[in-house]
Amino acid sequence: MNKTIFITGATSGIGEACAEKFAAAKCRIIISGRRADRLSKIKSHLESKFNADILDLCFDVQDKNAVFDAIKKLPEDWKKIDVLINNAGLSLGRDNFTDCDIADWETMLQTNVNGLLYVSKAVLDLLIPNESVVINIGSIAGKEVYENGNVYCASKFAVDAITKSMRIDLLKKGIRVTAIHPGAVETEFSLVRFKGDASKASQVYKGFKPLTPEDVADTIFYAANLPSHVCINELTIMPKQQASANHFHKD
Ligand code: NDP
Ligand code: 8X3
Repeated sequence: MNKTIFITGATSGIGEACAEKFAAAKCRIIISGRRADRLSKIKSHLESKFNADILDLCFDVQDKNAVFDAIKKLPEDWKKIDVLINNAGLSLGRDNFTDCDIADWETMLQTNVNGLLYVSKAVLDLLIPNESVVINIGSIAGKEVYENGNVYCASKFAVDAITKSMRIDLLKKGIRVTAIHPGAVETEFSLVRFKGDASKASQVYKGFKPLTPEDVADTIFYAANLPSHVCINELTIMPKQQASANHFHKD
């Protein structure tokens, strides 16, 4: 295939599953995240399993200078990006508006919104006119709000709006912009949300079969590999037992 894929948040969950999926299809991949140890482990794993060409970039998407610097310093032969997957993101806390920690709000907005904007802007000139695809990972939380979802939901509604406006603004360049909105996916997401409380995190996925990160990666791979005149604007992918942000049919 030989496409070059840039994945943010590739150190776990959906991003890591994307790295595996695209490496298996012989793509060259830039994996990024904050955890350098995970990046180098994943790089070695993909190189030895698929003989894949992997470049690891360690940066925090909240840090504007670090984002622009890392992307500016890419080796010349990595400076054409076929697919950008804006996946890095997190939720912190699931508390009533009255009890939320403002620092958590700031981190969610700086990561899910500002981080996505910085990476997109920094990569823009590396995208190939009439060819490249940008895939933003939104959420069902960016389509419907739920109790105690407040600022996480707001950040994903912003991702939805940014995706729609990027699609319009990049129309002239022929760059496609897609949003993938998953429902519940079992990853480290809930462990991060509940700040390391594993029993609270596992509770989230009790009584129904959640999506796996591989389910979502398969869908992203499909959206990224359509003929160049075809764009999936947005796609919501849910576990069968989840009908909306608020409706589950549990065992
Ligand atoms: P994980 O926690 O498993 O993965 C999150 C990834 O984002 C990690 O690789 C993490 O890397 C990276 N990340 C977080 N903060 C930053 C940062 N400041 N800078 C750089 N990278 C960062 O969760 P998921 O795989 O589930 O989440 C991926 C995306 O999917 C997120 O945008 C999430 O909102 C979205 N999503 C998840 C759903 C779910 O139910 N799991 C459902 C709908 C959407 P590191 O810590 O190394 O920086
Ligand atoms: C993650 C899914 O429903 O916990 O975006 O917000 S949810």
